[in-house]
Amino acid sequence: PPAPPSSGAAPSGQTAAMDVPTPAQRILPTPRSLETRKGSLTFDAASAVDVGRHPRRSTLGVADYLADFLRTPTGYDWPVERGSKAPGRVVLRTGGPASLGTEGYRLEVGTKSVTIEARTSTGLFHGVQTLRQLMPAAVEGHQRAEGTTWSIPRVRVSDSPRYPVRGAMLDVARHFMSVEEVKAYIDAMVPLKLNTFELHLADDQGWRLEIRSWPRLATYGGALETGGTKGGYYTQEQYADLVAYAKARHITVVPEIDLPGHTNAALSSYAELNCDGKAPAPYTGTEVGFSSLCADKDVTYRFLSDVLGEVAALTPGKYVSIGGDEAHSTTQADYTKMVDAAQKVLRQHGKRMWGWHQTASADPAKKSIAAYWGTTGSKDDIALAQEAARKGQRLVMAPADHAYLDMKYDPTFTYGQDWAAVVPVSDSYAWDPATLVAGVPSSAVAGVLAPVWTETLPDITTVELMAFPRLAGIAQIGWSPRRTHDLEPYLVQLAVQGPRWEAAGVNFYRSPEVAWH
Ligand code: TNX
Repeated sequence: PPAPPSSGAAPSGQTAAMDVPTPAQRILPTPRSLETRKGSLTFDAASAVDVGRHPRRSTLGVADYLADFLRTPTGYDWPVERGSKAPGRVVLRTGGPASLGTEGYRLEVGTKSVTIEARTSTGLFHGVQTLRQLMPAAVEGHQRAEGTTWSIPRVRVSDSPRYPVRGAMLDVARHFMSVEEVKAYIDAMVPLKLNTFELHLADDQGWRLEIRSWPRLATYGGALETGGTKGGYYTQEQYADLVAYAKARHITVVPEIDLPGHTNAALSSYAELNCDGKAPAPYTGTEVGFSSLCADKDVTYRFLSDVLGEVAALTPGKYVSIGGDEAHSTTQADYTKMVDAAQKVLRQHGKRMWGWHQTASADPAKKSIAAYWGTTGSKDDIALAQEAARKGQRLVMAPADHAYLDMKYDPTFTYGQDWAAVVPVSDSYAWDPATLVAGVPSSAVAGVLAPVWTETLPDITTVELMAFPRLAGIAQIGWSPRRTHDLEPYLVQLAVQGPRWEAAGVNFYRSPEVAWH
């Protein structure tokens, strides 16, 4: 066939002579240490995953994940073997120094095998993500990539995270996202070594989780979404499946039931929850701060006990979020009373409270989480963050003017909001959790969180457009040593991810700040 006509210019996203990215450019988040050597290792049809003679069950889980992941694009069998001698094998091994901690790993690419060593299956899983990033972009595809040479450069990596909590948050209340959509988002989190996924399950515009003791929350309160379009909710079976899906990818789900504000969906579903006994209409706008549970009614506490009890029972992780933000229609005394009641229910179920930093104004238990979403210079928020640290809460940093993925990339961007800031890729990367809030000791900082609020985002495609590439930068801030923080190489790391997101089917914004591959 004749060659296709040339338009003169290279198609967008392609440069004429593309350099092969170095290992340092390929691995994102940046590892603690990386040495490169000469040469490479090539996988072929004989390659296998080796779990050693006496593997732990959790190691087998990682091996199966890796083999499953590799089978489709390579077309090879990738048998999981106990004591393999196959050339081009991937060895998963439990061990390594204590300094690797609960999430660290070591990865070494030899001439005949790759060895990933860790003290936990989570560490092995993260090592597998690094291996994945060393492979050609076609490994991300959902079909066989005929003709690809499956080579990886010879490197030695020793790696562990800076912070224990590295999270993303997705608001499925303002716009409902199906189980399949949420799974796609989880899949996109995985290579970034994120380990926490907060699901914002209830807000004024919708209630998204079946609660068996209060069925109208989901069936009525979940019917709509922002803009008045059809909403939806997860049955408890569907939700449990999502939690298990995340868990298999070493991600802990933190369910969020926002209260006492952000509760119009609940208030409209059950008249008795309202102080005046009258159910308001469903709300499909984008205002915040107008709704509140009723502190003076016994039914409120029965509601908290029933709802949070069911949510806790569906939660294998330590934390359940009660939100606690923007309760502008609740007095401080009533707020404290209801947040404390919610916390007590969680404690009875063996869970710790997670909430936004406003929860510091109540009586939060030590080691509960306060997610800080203040913007630079906001005095009230800073004071609350300091109060949180004083009371022994751990702070997870989600500064709205850096880490809110629903902020526009530029002033004319079609999607998103700009109340906190317009946040180009470089700004989303320009902060340090340890020094973000003066007067909060770095010992109180547990990690980072990147929320996506979905008032303006109707589906997962637009969510991904806002999240990628910026989520990668938040993940890197949470994982990589402070000394590696540097904008220029980071932008190159992002450029290298472009073809990988494309192959994986993850939508992303081709920010002009990045020279995309
Ligand atoms: C503030 S952040 C909110 C959300 C909105 C978001 C929009 C926070 C804890 N509350 O209710 O969706 O701004 O960016």
